[in-house]
Amino acid sequence: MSQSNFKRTLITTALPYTNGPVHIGHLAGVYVPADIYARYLRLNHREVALIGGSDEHGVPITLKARAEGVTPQDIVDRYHKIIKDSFEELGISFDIYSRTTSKIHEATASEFFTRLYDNGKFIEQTSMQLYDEKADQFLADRYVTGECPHCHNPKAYGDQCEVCGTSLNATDLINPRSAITGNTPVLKETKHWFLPLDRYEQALRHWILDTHTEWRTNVYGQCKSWLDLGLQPRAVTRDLSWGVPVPLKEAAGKVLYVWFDAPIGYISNTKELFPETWEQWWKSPETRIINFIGKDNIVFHCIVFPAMLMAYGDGFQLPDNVPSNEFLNLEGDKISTSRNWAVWLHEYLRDFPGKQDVLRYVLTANAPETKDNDFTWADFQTRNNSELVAILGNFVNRALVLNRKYFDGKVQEASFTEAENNLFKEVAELKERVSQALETFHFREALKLAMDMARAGNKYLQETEPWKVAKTDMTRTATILNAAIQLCGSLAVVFEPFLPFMSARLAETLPMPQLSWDMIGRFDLVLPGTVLGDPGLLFEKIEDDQIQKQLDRLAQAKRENMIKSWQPEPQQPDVDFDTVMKADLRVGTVLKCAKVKKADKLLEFLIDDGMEKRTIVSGIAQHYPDPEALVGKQVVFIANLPERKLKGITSQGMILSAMNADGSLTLIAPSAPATPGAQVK
Ligand code: B3M
Ligand code: ZN
Repeated sequence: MSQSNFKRTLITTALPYTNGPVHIGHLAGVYVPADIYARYLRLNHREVALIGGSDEHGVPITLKARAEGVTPQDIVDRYHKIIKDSFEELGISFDIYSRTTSKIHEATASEFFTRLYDNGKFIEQTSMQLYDEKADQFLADRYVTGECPHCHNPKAYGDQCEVCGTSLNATDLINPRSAITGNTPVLKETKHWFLPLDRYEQALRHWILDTHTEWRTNVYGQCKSWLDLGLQPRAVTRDLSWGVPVPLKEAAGKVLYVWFDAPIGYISNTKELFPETWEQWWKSPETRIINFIGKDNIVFHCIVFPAMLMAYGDGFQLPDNVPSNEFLNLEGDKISTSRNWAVWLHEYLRDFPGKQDVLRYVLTANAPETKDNDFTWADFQTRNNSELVAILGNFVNRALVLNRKYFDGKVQEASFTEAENNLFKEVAELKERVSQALETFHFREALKLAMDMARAGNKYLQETEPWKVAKTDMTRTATILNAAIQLCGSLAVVFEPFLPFMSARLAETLPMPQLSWDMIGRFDLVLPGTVLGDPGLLFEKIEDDQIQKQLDRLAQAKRENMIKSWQPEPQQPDVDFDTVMKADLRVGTVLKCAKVKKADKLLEFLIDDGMEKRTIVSGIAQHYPDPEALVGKQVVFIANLPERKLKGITSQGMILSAMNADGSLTLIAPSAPATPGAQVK
């Protein structure tokens, strides 16, 4: 449906689990686009609420607490604070950021369950579930790992296989193991309440497949394949101690399944924000609900939660759109909390103070809207240096500096010519296209078009050359710089949703105390006579050493992961004794060692082998950046290998080293000086 039929927009963002901080994948997928959209609507004077909060239940949180020997409450308190503070610092303009451990949420989720229960919307089922006898508890979801029955990934979880993406029941796993004790669980009977999704299948089919063909193809396609498979009843309760207690006498020791209570968090948080009027945000057909989520959450938002709302009735509206992004990878690898393969928002804010907009820019310019995308630090640096600095920053800086140089910073009267009219016309056209892209959730496209506005400014200055005109015609110079300053005003507005910090600085400089989307393209934003401030450089170059620090940190994470997951190679099949004895291993002393030209991996050794000197070429250069340092050291080498030519050098043997868990090499050497040429037996 088109925007204009709605009076207000409720924007929700997936509630991040508080078992760790948020990373760039979360930001690119959900929070940055949602914030851009909310800011855009506000600039258009539409009534909007941006609802966020932490998802503080679920097994990963209890597992983390157990591993650290603290309570789940300690864990959620810690990460809720880190997440909330870092979102705020990044400028995510939540109208509320609450949490699912709040009283109001517990009451709302409980009431939701009770109404469904009272109205006969659940089915009760007794089934056999995995139980850890040693830990004396049932093993739901992530409390159990085992082999995926579909792709045979040996480390699938009880709720999902992260390799093939299939959602699983714990009892589906082959060779299940308790994540608490490592024991093999037994089956034990327990009772749970299920929401029979099959009852809503027809209604969901019609609602999504017929009336929401405009949804992103990834979202629509995933829904269609779920619906085509046929929906099954889903348990909404769990045998766990951490969560919202099931509000039934007979359900002592049971809690609501985290995916039942979490989406209700959107409602609780709206209630907390608007205690009096929350209902009009959820139950009025004049409200448009938009859920921003990552692709792994599609089924819960498009199928399960809508079915819950249908079951509840009472006028609850379904979302009008669920813009879901694909995944952002990092330097070619999947982002992973457990492998510490991520750029954590709170660390970014610490390492790049004042550069919130740069991250927002890069994540939007490279947003995984239609396919998975890759974040690389090299791209981050390039986009900052050659787009933000060289295009946007450069234009604004030139306009302000020239106006200061010729007119002491005072905006001059202008008489616009065709050149200016063309510029404003182009800006007005771009404004329409940016709006169109934002209305339809095409954020990267919108950002590119906004950048085109700055490009148009640079082109205008390049063509009108005020620095040359100033030598002969100050009246014309005044007009050119006036036009450039008006364009700065448009840029302050059009970039506000994307780069709010830059926008605020620029708006203060001009000054433009109130920004409004309809200002874009106007040529009377800054009146003649105004004396402009000096915002300094809006963007600064990011140097190689800052980037290198980040790459070093990632390399360190990679090494730590290799060590954690290292396992010795399985032993080779036996060889007979005589064959082994034929290998002639000897001690040698390194006389010379140098890199082989035009071969990254090769080192050329000259070895004192007690007889003559011998040359050995070895593919270990990457491990020894300072080959000189090896001179004088003793090594062990195989003396009786056939000669080989490598890069034109004849190699007479092989130097032995051990391959360590982190992938590094250690040269094998005698533990005390040995005679060169001595055999190793
Ligand atoms: N906490 C999953 C996630 O962080 C989940 C989202 C809940 S949204 C209601 O990916
Ligand atoms: Zn699998």
